[in-house]
Amino acid sequence: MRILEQRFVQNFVKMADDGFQQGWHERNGGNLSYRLTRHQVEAVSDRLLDHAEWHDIGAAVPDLAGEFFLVTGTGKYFRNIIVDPEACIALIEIDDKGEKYRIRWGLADGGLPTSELPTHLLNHEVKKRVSGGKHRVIYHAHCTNVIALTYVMPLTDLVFTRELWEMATECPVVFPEGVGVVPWMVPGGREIGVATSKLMEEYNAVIWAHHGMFCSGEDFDSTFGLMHTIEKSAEILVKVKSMGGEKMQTIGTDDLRALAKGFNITLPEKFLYEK
Ligand code: 2HA
Ligand code: ZN
Repeated sequence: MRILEQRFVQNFVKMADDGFQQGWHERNGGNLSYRLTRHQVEAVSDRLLDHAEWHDIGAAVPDLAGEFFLVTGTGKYFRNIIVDPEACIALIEIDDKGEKYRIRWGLADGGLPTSELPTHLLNHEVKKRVSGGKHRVIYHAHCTNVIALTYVMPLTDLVFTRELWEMATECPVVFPEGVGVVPWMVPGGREIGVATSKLMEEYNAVIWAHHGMFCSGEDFDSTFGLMHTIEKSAEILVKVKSMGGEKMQTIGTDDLRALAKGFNITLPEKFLYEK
C-alpha cells in the first residue's frame, strides 16, 4: 500500500487541514508530529528511502531511539498539506542514540522537518514516558484567542488554568490537569523545547506567550479536540473581557469541586483557590 493510502497518514493530513480551516495556521505557522506504531513502521517499510543523510536533531532524545515520526516540513504551509501531502510532510527515523534523524519519505520537493523539531521530540520523549507509551501526537498551532490572552493576563499556570476552566463547563473535564504557560522565548531551539517538555510532565497543553500552544494526546482526534476546546474557551474569555470584563456570575470554586465529583475526575488542589 502506498504511504499516502495509510490510514494514519490520511488522519494526519485531515487534522492539519482541520487546523488550517480554524484559522490557526497562517502562512507556514504551526507544526504537527505523530509517533508511528511498530506495526505502522512495518506496513510502510518497503516504501522507504535508504540513502538519506543523518542530521542533528539539536537535542538529545535517547528514549526515542529508533522511533519513526510523521512530521510537517519547515516553511511548508498547512494550507497546502491536503493538496500535496508528499511535498509538505516527511517520515523521519531517529538514530540509535536519539541524537540524529534522517528523512525516509516525503518532502518530495526538498526541505527539512519543522523548525520546532527539538520541542516536538522533547515533548514526545516526556509524553511517551509519562503516558506509558500511549501519547503519539504533538500539535503546535497559532490559535488566535489563546495568543491574545497572553497580553492581558499574568503568565502563570494558576491564572490561565482557572480562567479557562471557568469559561465552559466541559473545560475542567477535558483538561483536568490544567494548562502550563511558557513566557516569551525565542522559538525553534532546544531551550524553549526543554521549558515546554518540563511542563508536559504535568500538562497535555502548554501555552507559548505571544506565540501559540502545544497539545499532546493519544490520537489525532483527542489532540485536535484539546486544542479546539482550549481555544474555544479562550474565545469566550476574550468576549467576556471585551464586554467590560466584569463577570456577574461564574463557575465558582465549589462548582468546580462538585463537577469533579460528578464526573469522577481529579482537579489539582492548587487550582481550586478562592478568588
Ligand atoms: O513556522 O509555528 O513556531 C512554524 C512555527 C514556528
Ligand atoms: Zn509557531
